[in-house]
Amino acid sequence: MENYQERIDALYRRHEALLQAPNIPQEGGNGIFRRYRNPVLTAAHVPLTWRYDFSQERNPFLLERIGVNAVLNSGAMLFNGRYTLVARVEGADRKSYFAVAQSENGIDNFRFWDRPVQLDESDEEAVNVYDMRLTAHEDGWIYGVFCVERKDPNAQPGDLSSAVASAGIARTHDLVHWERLPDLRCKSQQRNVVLHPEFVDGKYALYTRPQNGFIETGQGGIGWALVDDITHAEVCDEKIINFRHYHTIKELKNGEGPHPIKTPKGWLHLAHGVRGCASGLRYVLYLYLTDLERPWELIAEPAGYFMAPEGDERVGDVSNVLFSNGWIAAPDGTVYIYYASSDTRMHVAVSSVDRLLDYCLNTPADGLRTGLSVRSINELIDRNLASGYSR
Ligand code: BGC
Ligand code: BMA
Repeated sequence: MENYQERIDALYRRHEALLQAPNIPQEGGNGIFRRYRNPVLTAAHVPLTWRYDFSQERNPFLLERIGVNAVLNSGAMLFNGRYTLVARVEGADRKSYFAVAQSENGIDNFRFWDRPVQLDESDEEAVNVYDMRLTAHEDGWIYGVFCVERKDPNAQPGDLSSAVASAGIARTHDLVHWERLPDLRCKSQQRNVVLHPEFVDGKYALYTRPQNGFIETGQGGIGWALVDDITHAEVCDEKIINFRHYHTIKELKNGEGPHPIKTPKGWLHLAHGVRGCASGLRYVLYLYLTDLERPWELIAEPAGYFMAPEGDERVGDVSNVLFSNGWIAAPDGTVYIYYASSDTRMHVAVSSVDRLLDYCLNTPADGLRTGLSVRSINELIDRNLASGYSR
């Protein structure tokens, strides 16, 4: 039997090996982006000191005391030159919390900081928080906007599932100390609220996702709202800027991912779309482009999904889900897309601003009818035959 110290050392060795494993790009792909082979963060990446009690007296069997279920939907930004994620860590107890992890190159060696984020409670205590979007705003603060979930006070006795979702707001300069601001005030419930990085008409601008109930999103889609005072944020007037349609990848729900990337040709948006099917909800990612001066006006939206779950990504805690609330545009134009698969683990895919713009501007839009989809294919075949390159 190894002694206690040796067993601890073995735990650390395995953990270090996981953290230091190099990541390599996957072969092939469609030219638009490139997936990397290993997940960048998983439950097993969470520091051992958050999980084990390393005292032989208190923990003679060296059992894990506090379990982690998943590391998923992470906000992302470059912070002090490092690729930085504010991950949603979900405990075995189903409570999520936020934790910062950083890497030098954005594709491997992500390490959590020493402690998870200690967020102040708002006046009304929340049961859960998740899916933080990070925005380094031109006002000088870094904002985190996230979903705050509480049990529905109007739920019928015995109904333990009805909940109310709203948007929580906190701001920081160092990702350690967060100033919690009052939750967004709004007529409807909200999830997937994202702060635009620039003032628009001198006001803060939010991407919203109004919903009828905790799950149902009603007629809407992704909304746009201006806010006078972010320290008492209130949405009075929301305008839908990205709609859902029958028989598309976003028939049931959609929501903004991270804040859009500013490019010379417009604001580049990453969003998720959801459809219902016999196996449950299927979440995929899609892109759209809006006007630089008028970020609420659509310029282009390629048909269908940009990324959908593939291979191992399909299976997890909530299967058939890709979700992203974080991406980083590096100064050289490389775009690192951080996405979670099946509410279980975080991955990275890499592209560039130029490729993503090309994809947005030159992929046929959804004609919303099968006849128009076939027409797009025939037009492409005609152009290929005329070019003489096809075989
Ligand atoms: C879960 C989220 C999920 C939401 C809607 C919440 O309770 O934590 O992951 O998106 O319900 O289904
Ligand atoms: C949602 C999101 C995510 C989650 C997804 C799939 O509505 O807000 O938290 O990844 O459902 O469960």
